[in-house]
Amino acid sequence: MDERSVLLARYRATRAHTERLSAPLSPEDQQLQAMADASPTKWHRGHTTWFFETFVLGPQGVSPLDERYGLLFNSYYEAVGPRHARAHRGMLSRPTAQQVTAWRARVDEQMQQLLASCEEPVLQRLTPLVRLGIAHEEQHQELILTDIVAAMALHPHKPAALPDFPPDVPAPWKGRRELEGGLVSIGVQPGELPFAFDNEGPRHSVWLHPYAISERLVTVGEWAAFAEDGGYQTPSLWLSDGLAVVRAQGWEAPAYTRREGRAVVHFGPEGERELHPDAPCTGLSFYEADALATWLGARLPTEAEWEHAASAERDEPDRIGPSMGQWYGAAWQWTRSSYAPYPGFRPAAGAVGEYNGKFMIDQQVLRGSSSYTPPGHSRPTYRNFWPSPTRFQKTGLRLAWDLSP
Ligand code: AVJ
Ligand code: FE
Repeated sequence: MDERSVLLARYRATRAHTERLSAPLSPEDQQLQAMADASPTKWHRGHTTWFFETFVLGPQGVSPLDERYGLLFNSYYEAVGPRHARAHRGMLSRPTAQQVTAWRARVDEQMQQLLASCEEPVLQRLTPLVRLGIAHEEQHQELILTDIVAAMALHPHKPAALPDFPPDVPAPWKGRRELEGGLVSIGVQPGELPFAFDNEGPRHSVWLHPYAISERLVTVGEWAAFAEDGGYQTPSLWLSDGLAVVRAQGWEAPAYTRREGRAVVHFGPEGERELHPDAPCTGLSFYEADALATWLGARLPTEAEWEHAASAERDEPDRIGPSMGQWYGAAWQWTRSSYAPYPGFRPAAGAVGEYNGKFMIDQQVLRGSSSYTPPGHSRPTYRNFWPSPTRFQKTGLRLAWDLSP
């Protein structure tokens, strides 16, 4: 297949996947907004459509379906114009879910028409933006899952949003790898991959002291032992900000998780189920991940340690289901690194420069990917980021240790 056909096929597949994901959700389900940090399914479906309409079609002279949609579906792009408040996205009963479906179909027509027939130089110019739009829609596919779980968790019947969603895979092994460190390179060089987000580059060198890193994620069983041991009430395990949040929120278990006697019960897209003790512990904030690592006699890896170790793995980021070392496909893994620009980082010119760069403040980097992440969206250099108290994402941890040289 030539590059044009590959791009077209990727576009179609990604757009179709969003619709397949949300198809089991009724218009009423799609309208729910559990909290300010989560958005309705319908909004995600509209926003990803707005992204293509605004950043790809608009500059080619294709006019939007409705000029007024920008106000509703612009998420955070100051350069594009004003926005409806994020916390009140659930109030947007219009357009209806059906109208959003029709809008998606219209934009898909226009996009496919453009990509199939534009001149080669235009295609060259549009390709990075289309790839960004595809990766963007993949990020929102994960958000559709996290946000519908947040909504269903507030329903007293605890309905399963997606009853067929696969449960977490237990990892009964226990191993760690020792790495020498030294001067290593991390990050992506421009043009090195068909697509990477701007925050993944430039490639640069980092000095690593000798370290060890675990070959699986911290488990539900390990978390239960921590909780049993009074972990949430032991100040010496906690960062100051973390302890303040634990006390203020009364946290005693990860998000959507509770202990029921010896059992640990979790609510996910598939509904409520008892977790296997060897399943990865998820729904943790950075603060809990840090305290849990400390209790286990370890620490969180830095993002450079994580990437250096993951790059040496034979793990296939694109496979479906978690990989052997659980680097990808199980849970996002908190790192001890704050989300900052790499040396030489420059956000792109124009509105898409707002995509990642302006959020490089007061957040932690997470690495890997989760069972909510769509296939093909993971790679060793990927930098996810959330503020430290965040626990409604599928977030867990991997341990690291210092080794003496
Ligand atoms: C990287 C997951 C924090 O959810 O705001 C979606 C992804 N960026 N649209 C977010 C994103 C633009 C982003 N996270
Ligand atoms: Fe977005």
